[in-house]
Amino acid sequence: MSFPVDGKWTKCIDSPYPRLSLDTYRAASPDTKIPNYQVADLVIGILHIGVGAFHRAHQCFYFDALARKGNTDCGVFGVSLRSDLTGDFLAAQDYLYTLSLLSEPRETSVIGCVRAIETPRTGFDVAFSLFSKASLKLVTLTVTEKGYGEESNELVNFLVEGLRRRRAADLPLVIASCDNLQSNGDRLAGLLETQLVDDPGLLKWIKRRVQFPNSMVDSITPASTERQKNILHTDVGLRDEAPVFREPFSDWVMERCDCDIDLETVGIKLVEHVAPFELLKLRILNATHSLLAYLGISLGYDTVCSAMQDDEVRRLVERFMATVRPLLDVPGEVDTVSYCSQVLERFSNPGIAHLLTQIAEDGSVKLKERVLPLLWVDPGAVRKNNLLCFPLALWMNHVSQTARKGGQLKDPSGDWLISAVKDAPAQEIVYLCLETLDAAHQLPHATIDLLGEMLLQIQTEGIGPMMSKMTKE
Ligand code: CS2
Repeated sequence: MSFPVDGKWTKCIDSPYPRLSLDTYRAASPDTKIPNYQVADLVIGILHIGVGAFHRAHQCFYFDALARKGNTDCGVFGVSLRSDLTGDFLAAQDYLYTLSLLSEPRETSVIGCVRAIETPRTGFDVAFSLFSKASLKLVTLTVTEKGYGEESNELVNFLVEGLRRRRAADLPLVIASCDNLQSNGDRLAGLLETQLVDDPGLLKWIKRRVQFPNSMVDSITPASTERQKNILHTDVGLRDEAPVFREPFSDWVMERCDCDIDLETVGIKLVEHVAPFELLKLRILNATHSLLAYLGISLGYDTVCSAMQDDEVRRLVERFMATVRPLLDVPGEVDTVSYCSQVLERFSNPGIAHLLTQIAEDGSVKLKERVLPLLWVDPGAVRKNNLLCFPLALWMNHVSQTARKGGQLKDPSGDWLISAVKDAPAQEIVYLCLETLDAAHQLPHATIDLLGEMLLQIQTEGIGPMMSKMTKE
């Protein structure tokens, strides 16, 4: 059996199980939760841009919960701006898919809230027409960190066209960014503002009628593996070619906004200020994730949990968190100590095979958000404790090692970095890497020199000596 994927016909794995679809989902094994609502009755209240695994595992979990509580306004219309892949897989199963929570035992549900997806091949006519409807209440997006940088054109053009239609209908709208960036909503509004300098009328209308709440989203969702898929098919008795798997933990905190969907009833927290939640998430969870990725890869580990089983790595991670914690500007009542313990526990979950290589991707855009700001919060702290520079030094080592081995970097600046750093000495590699973070002229000389020394030491002695020094200091 075959069906089209990105314009090509790709063979599916032979499987004895029927494909998951509206006709078959009721035949799922009894321990699989299936929609208790009429999937076909859902009205599209949400349009989502970037229908990747994270969106389907996280935001759709909440939208599905709304549908389970009897709301019918939480149907999701997905838009994939770049790829036809997920849209094709899901179209072939009436947009149903399974979400498995990697707990013991695993909990699997069929999610029914996604009702259609448009992709570059289909064009986005239906998506645009939704902007004129009052039934559309919320636009969410997960386009990753790089979607706000040099690759932001498609996103901005799409939103501008949608908002033109919205303006013609003079309807308000909430657009919630769900990407791992600090002040993600403000940043998105800023992108539109830059794009619309020549259209002050639309911009003025947007400022009056559209809200861009900042939000923090959290749930570890590794890419699914063939093995997981095969086990799932046997467990559920149906073949889902686009399943998602995530840790049981999930959190969504959003700035209060005028969204006419009952978000709080399903556990989405609406708050005045998202900043403390963003800071904890980015500087503790995400920064440590990146540290673990580059450290673990160079020590030969493949997953987060296997790296965490190494006592020395774990000690270093704990120390890193303890160094970062006091630098965070969060209200006194926020219990940062138990936040860190919880993250350590989540990283150690053996049920989650989260590949370090997945986290290591897009370093130049991720580190700018999660690690770099740590270096200018308190320059004194950096001088006292070079552990704060360690994630960057490890990333630089990862870049230079990859270049030396003739490999490729999955990163928007990957090709440039690989050819630039190839034969460069340590201090120059530091400058080149900092350039991609737009930080070469912003960091104090002392910090840049320190990074150079650390990189040189890693290159000449390996990571071991520096790691043991840091865990003992
Ligand atoms: C990870 C995140 O891939 C990465 O860089 O740090 O995707 C992380 O798993 C999520 O932000 C958890 O919510």
